[in-house]
Amino acid sequence: MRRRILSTLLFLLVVTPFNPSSSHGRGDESQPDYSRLFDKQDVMIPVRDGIKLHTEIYIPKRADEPLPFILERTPYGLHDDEKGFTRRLRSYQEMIPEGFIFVFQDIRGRYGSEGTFVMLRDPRDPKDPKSIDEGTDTYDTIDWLLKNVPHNNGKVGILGISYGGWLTTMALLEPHPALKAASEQASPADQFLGDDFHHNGAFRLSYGFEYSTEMETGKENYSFKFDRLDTFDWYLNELNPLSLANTRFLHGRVPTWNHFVEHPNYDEFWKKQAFAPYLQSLKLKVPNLNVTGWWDQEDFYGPNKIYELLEKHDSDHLNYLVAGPWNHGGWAGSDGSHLGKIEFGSDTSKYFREHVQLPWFSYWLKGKGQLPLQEALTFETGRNQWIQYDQWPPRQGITLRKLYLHGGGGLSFNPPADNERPSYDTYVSDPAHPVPYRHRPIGPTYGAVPGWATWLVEDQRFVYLRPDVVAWQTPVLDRDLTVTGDIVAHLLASTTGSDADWIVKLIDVYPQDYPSDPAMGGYQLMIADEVFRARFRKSFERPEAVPPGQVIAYTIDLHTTDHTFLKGHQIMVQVQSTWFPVIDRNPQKFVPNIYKASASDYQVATQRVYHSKRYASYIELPVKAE
Ligand code: PG9
Repeated sequence: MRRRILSTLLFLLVVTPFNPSSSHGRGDESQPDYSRLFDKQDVMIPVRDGIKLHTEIYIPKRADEPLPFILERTPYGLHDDEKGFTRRLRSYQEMIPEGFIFVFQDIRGRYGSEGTFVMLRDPRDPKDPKSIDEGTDTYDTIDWLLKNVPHNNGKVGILGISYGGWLTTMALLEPHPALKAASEQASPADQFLGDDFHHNGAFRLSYGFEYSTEMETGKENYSFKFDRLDTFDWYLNELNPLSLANTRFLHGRVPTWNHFVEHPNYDEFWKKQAFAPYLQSLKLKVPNLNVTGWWDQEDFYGPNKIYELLEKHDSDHLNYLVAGPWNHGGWAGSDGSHLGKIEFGSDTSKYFREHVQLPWFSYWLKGKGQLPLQEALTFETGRNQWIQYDQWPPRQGITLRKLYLHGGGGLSFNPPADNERPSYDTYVSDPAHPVPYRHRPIGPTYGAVPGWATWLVEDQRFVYLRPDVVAWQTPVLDRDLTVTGDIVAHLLASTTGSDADWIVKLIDVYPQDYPSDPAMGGYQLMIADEVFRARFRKSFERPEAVPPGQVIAYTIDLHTTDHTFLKGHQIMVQVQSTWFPVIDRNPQKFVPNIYKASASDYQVATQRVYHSKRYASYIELPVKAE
């Protein structure tokens, strides 16, 4: 019987390509006829304050045993097909044959649900019995499902990507006892320090503007109407300065944009919304699989931080991590054999869905099979292989080595000599001519022109040798070099301005002659990257002007990776001071609040990056013993 169901299901499940923006519910690709597999219930579930949440429940037609629930909650809509079956089912093609009751819910204030949407609503105060948050909405939903859906086995699994990952993490703070497994995937953890809206306090302009208008213009997704294709041009000319966003376009009606303007520093507003205060003392009760992609263009900081915070009290060993060669949510739909032009030699996303995600939920919710990982499972790019670790980042077999910048564009493990000349590299950063973060035209983030989803793997030659981008590179490597763990840039730099952005990119340069794929010869692939806004060098709470001309040491976390620079490749570091419009332009003159700066505050500055013996700049690499 079970076999027959399986083969019918497999026949029906046509693999369709994943639309990277489908976590936002767009995309109308055709999908299998789910009405042959499931009975659907469309219900409004009441939660403790009387609000009703729109929920779709999919019960497998022929189940011979009570089944667990898989719950996904979303702010992006359920987007039913012509038969009335949500397109979200498509990301579960490997799980459907196993038999789960799938539940999809619009969160409070979005699409079919009642109530008011609040962007990343703060966790409630548990001492206030009347308070609600996304965790209590999840709790009440689970309670209702257990009582009202027949033939359930009393166990619930929850998962989601990005906003859905954040909702999943919220469900872990005060979990319902029936919640037996979770998978937080690409959840933001701190919108000031590292995720969608800011990185190290530098504002993610295009994402912040387009996402806040998308979510807060109505109950359903909205796309801001740009009057031209190239948003680089639009942001440069129409939001010069940033205060024009409200005076000309938003008129104070988008709450999240107003929060950006009113909270330019790391104050209570951002801290209360971040996960650190809640997770650093939490003892996880529900097994949780954190999932992250090395080239996640939205929330890479988040899942890694959540894993790290939950590790602190994980004596019951319930906290796990998977990191693959993916962009934001890339594991959910495509086969994962490549990202942009980068090939991985196997179907990494399919592997994750079949051999990690499905066994994870079968194990905890059905008591079947074995756990698919010991602690952390990462895909080592370059060599393109999956590796199991019993600690992440690993310490055993890892040596921290300093890769120094040198005069003349060199990069090596030897520190600068006494008489190293020149002792610095210099460039002029002009906010009127910022460096684009991806090649132009830069279409709207989630628009029809592709580019956003793969910008982190774009060939960096499109900016290399610009006069405002400086680079250093090693000789051709005579052996493989694997970096596994956290990469940190130590930059000694000065500016003629009183504020500056420092953008550091660690790059794998392919051999010029690359016979297996000649078009990839000399490709510059970014492996790690980050921006740091100099005003926050001492404190994210209290920014301070930079003394012009003074050499200052900046420590910039470029985050974790697992990558092999293969023999024959070169390692490159690039530094620049603009990355537009993903990062807003720094006026390069200290002003108390950049969102309130005037156009005349933006000024040209001359930057220096030092590499002398006294002021040695270097990248600290966790090098793995071969
Ligand atoms: N990265 C999206 C997000 C934005 C803001 C808050 C939370 C998540 C997302 O893809 O959902």
